[in-house]
Amino acid sequence: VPSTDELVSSILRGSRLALAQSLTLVENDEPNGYAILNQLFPYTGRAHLIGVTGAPGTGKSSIVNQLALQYSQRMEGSPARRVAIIAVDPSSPFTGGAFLGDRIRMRDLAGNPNVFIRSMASRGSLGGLAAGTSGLVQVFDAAGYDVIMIETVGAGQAEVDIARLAHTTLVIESPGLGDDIQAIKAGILEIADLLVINKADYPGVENTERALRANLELATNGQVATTNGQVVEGSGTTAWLPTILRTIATEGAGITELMQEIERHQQHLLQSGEWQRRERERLHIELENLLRETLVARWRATLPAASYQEVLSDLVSRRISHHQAVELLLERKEG
Ligand SMILES: Nc1nc2c(ncn2[C@@H]2O[C@H](COP(=O)(O)OP(=O)(O)O)[C@@H](O)[C@H]2O)c(=O)[nH]1
Ligand SMILES: [Mg+2]
Repeated sequence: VPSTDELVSSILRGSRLALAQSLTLVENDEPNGYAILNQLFPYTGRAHLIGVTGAPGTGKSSIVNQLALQYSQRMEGSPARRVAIIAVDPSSPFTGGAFLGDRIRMRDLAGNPNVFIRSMASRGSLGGLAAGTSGLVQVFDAAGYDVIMIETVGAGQAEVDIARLAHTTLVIESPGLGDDIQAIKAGILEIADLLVINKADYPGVENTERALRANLELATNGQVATTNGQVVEGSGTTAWLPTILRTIATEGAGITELMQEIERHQQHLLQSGEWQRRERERLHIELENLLRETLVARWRATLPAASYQEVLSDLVSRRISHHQAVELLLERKEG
């Protein structure tokens, strides 16, 4: 087993094996994982983090694969980019058909030295799914991956939290969910930098786009980009309004335009100072989460399990209130 020092220097030299081993240590919350993150952290802060979220089956994995293919073999004067994909699925990846489907499509990318795919199913990490994802992102970033795409199912708060940690968030939608688009929650529209209507080969695209625009208008207080790619000036600052794009991921249609739009968003972030602001916000949230989790974990380790159950029973029987329960537990620890 290589030492953490060896793993770190191998990662920095580009070893995929050391990268894979380190990702596992980090994902499993191993002490060696923390040691690796401590050493790698100064090398992070360069990657473009792209969150990709949306309901199951809308085509997130297909889009991520297409983007990875294009990024990793770029032409027209711009160099190929190194791309990491983190697929976060809180449900077990071994149930349902999605996993098999993902694996088959991933074959396009297998063996591509510029692409590294990692799926993450565990919720066990200290600080939950978002913290676990953040650790993997740091390792990829330090390893020199230019673009890190994080695919999450836009179903719960944890997934929204992860998307919020990205620089650029794509929300994927697809036709056929009915005119009302129940799947689009206001919360998810608010985090969208780009809205993608995938499966544009399906009937009902027009309806989907109309409904999306209406919802978006509500979410952005009546402001909405009338044509794709519009950036509006308001009160002296440049604002970004989410763009709506159409793709057919299975045919690769619209992917080049999507990539251009992602790059345009990155330019907007850099030029407006929003990139720095998001970086600071992300690190702030991560620090807060880790601090909270660590404090609770340390405190719990000093508390006899029976004490907690006693206090819980008193709460259940209404002998004490929530606040009294907390006071009691904190006193017990000190005593
Ligand atoms: N007709 C059509 N099918 C698509 C398109 N994109 C993805 N699919 C199919 O939709 C299914 C779900 O795609 P997937 O990428 O796994 O969706 P995810 O659950 O959001 O990751 C798969 O069978 C894909 O082949 C598209 O643009 N058009
Ligand atoms: Mg998927």
